[in-house]
Order: sequence, then C-alpha cells, then structure tokens
Amino acid sequence: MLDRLKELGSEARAALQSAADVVELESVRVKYLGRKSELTQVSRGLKDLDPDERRSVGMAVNELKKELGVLLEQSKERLESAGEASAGLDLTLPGRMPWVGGKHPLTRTYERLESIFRGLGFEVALGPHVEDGFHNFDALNIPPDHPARDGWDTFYIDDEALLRTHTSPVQIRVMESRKPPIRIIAPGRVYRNETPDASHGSEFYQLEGLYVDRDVRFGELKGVLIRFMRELYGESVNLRFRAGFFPFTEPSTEVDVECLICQGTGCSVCSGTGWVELLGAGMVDPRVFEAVGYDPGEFTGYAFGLGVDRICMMMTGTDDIRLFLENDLRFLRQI
Ligand code: FA5
Repeated sequence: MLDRLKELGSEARAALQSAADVVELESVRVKYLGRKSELTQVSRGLKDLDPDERRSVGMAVNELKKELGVLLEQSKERLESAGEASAGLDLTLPGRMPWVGGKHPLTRTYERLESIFRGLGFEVALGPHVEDGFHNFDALNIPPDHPARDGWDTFYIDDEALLRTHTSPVQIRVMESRKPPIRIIAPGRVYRNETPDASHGSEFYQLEGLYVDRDVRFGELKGVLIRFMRELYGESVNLRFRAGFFPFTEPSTEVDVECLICQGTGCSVCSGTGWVELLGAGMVDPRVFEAVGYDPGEFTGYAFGLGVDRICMMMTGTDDIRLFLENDLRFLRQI
C-alpha cells in the first residue's frame, strides 16, 4: 500500500506541474484529490486495516494530501498570473503618473498683482457682477444720454440690471460705505458685448485701484503705476503714458507697455503698433465725489483699471486672449 502511495504521489506531482492551464489543473485536482480519487478511497479503507498498517498508511495519506494541496495552490497562482499577462496585463510596464491640477494662469496673474498692490498698502474689496445703472454709469459721471455709454457695449438683464462693464462701480460702493482714507484694489470679471479677437474678450478680468485722501496728486498715481509695472515686468520695461478720457477721472491717462510678444516690432496682439494698452487711470472727478457724498474741496484721489488678461498675455507670451477661457488642457499645461 505504501509503495502504491509513493507511485501515486509521483504521478500527481508530475500532473500538477505539467497542467497547461487552470481548466486542466482542475481535472488533475479531481483525479488525485477529488471525492472519487484513489487517495480518498485509500483514506476511506483505512478503518479495515490492522492497527499497525492503519497508522503508517494513515500518516502517509495525510502527508501526501497536504503536499498535493500546497502544490495545487502554487500551480494555480502560476497559471492565473500567466493567464492575466496573456490577457493584456503587463506588470512590468511603467506606472501612469496621476494628473496634478494647477492654478489657471489668470488666477496666478491676479495673485501676483494682488501681492504687489498689498505690498504698496492696498487692501482688497469686492463688488457684484450684476450691477445697476447708478453704480456702473450714473455715479461715475456717465448719465443715461452721455455718449460715453456707447464706449461700454453693455449686456442688459432688464431695464435696471446689467452685467458690470468694468470694475469701477466697486469704487462707488466702497466710497458709499466708508470715509477716506481709502486705498483699495477691486479685482473681478467684467462683461462687454463686443466681438472677441486676439486682444479683446467679451468677458475678461479687470483690477481696479482707488486711493482717496487729502492732497493726493497725479505724481503719486504715476509713481505707483511705474513701481507696479517694474515689479511685474522688470526694471527695464518700456511704458508709455498717453492722454486719455474717462468721464470719472480728470485728467485721465492710458498706459501702454511695449508688446512683449513681438518685442515692439508689431504683431496681431498689438495690432502692429508695438504697444499694448494695459490700463486706464486718472484723478477722481469731483462729480464722482459728489455722487457718493464726499466733499471734493476736502478730498482728492486717483483711480486706475487694469486688464488682467492682457497682463497675463504679456507675462506668459500668449498671443490670443481667447485661449484663456477655452480651458484646453494642451494649452494650459504649456504655461
Ligand atoms: C475702463 O474699463 C475703466 N473703468 C478703467 C479706469 C478705471 C479708468 C479707473 C480710470 C479710472 P477701459 O475700457 O479702457 O477702461 O478698460 C481698462 C483696461 O481693460 C484696458 O486698458 C485693457 O487692458 C482692458 N480691456 C478693455 N477691454 C478689454 C477687452 N475687450 N478684452 C480684454 N481686456 C480689455
């Protein structure tokens, strides 16, 4: 009996090792370890053997069952992983890096602007995107029949409500709620019903600045803007202050930066001029002070409004403003 068990063991080991797949392995298991297998029959017949033989054969049967059980598991693991590999899972391939998100270039630009202006003593104020005619126009010295209203192509929601066309209404809201001295920046999205092109969006970001106190002068405005531009673009940046017109500032100026996309040689972003307009500014008009209840004889101030998208274009070398709102990851990843 013991000799037969040895033979059976050798046969079973060979069969387990040579099984070509899990299906064949299962039939090997049934043949050597199943309920009708020879080994099970021997186990069942143990009770008919004399005590000495029963003990030695019993031990041999148990050891063989245990060994074959272990071999069976090992063969199963080997065949399963080979099956997965042939089904397309290659464990030796390098892993895929998870995508890491990042801040949008406009957000990063705004954060840079905010940090420069905070360093110059300005605090942040916010206002609503849906405005009324008083704050967006009237209080800024733009009455309903004023031709300057045409300069801001407005999206009206109804007779009274509109999408703000600039961040200047935040100036009014801040002055209505506080007394000078005031030194704020007001960032946010603005909306204009105009046809987009490489340097014009129909929705874009502005950053407003307002400083009101006694005896504020134009020279301070110029100094702050030059300091800001140099912090942003470096000491050697070329700027141009042009005379401008805004109903809410007098005198007014518009500030251009030499186009950093073409280095001033002319391209689609600067419309071939070599210069890009970045902001409008000026001394707050006395009529604006009157609209918010300040005494223009006592207070003076300056205000400015920057185009954040245009600044971002110059900082990142982007030659089309529309790319910022398309959210094409192939573009955003390059910045
Ligand atoms: C204004 O909106 C004034 N509120 C700015 C101001 C504030 C003047 C305070 C004086 C005192 P303007 O329309 O020029 O002005 O816009 C200001 C800046 O926003 C521009 O210099 C430009 O950088 C940017 N900008 C204007 N229109 C667009 C547009 N369609 N797309 C992208 N940026 C624009």
